[in-house]
Amino acid sequence: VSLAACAPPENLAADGSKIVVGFSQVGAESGWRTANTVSIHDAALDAGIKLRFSDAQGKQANQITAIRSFIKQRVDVIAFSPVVETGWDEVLTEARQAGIPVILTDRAIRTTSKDLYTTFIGSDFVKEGTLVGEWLVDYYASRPGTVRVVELRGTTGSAPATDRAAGFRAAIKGEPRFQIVASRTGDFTRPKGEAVMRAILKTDRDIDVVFAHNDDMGLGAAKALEAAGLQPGRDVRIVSIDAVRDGMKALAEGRFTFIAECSPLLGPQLMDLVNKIANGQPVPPRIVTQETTFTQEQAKAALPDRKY
Ligand code: GZL
Repeated sequence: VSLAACAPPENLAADGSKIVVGFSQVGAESGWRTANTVSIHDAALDAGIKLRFSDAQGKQANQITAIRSFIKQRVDVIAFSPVVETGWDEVLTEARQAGIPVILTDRAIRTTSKDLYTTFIGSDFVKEGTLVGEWLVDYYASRPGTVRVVELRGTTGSAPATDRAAGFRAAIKGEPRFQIVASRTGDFTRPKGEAVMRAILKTDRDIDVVFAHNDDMGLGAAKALEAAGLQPGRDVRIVSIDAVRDGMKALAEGRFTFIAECSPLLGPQLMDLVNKIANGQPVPPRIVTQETTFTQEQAKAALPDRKY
């Protein structure tokens, strides 16, 4: 069998060369992020697109440096997941002036400038927060009394943290029984979720719900609750967002009570966008990823087939 027969279907640039995409990733803070990175690497390989990948360790300055380096390398397309929403106008203007198209993946930016990016592919984080809030309102409809909620927020200034908080509050707005008794950032990581929950439990153990903006902080909170002699799923209900494997296992075991999915598997759609844009084809300005929600029973059924 000739080698040519084994080569992946090539996505080539107009001049017949391999397309090169520069990708700046937030970091490796959570199971979601790791799965997202794997999806991007695998999809580039499958598409025959050359991937230049940079891990920013959660720092916006590192992402800006990486984007400037991609401009210098004259990549065909730049893609990135902005760690926070603001502070991108200058570097994205430099990319536009260099004639290099930009794709936002996963997280959005706030800007008044037009044309700083060609398209944004990612979840509707407001909806994710709303789905969790609506499920809780329904869950407590038949359970009287005040519902005291601890919120573990994601990275301060990031689109998912801002929007999930807003969506959740919109869902419980008409429910005076629901009280957010503490709201602190755990930066989307398991250790910080545990540390923040431990600190809260030092002064307040009368908690009904922990709303974690992602599974990793929820798992950290579960550890802190158990260390304080409180059983997640019995004494306190943990509701979360992402639906990564460890979160789904906690849900199936009953340590979590509900998860709204946030799919990290953006790689294939991203590489399709890269190929289209590198070949001057039009793409939609906004692509919203499809996702669902899981109860304990649904998690048990879904776990065997989960890809991440
Ligand atoms: C959401 C993504 C968030 C995840 C976290 O699309 O940006 O960042 O919910 C991850 O797990 O760290």
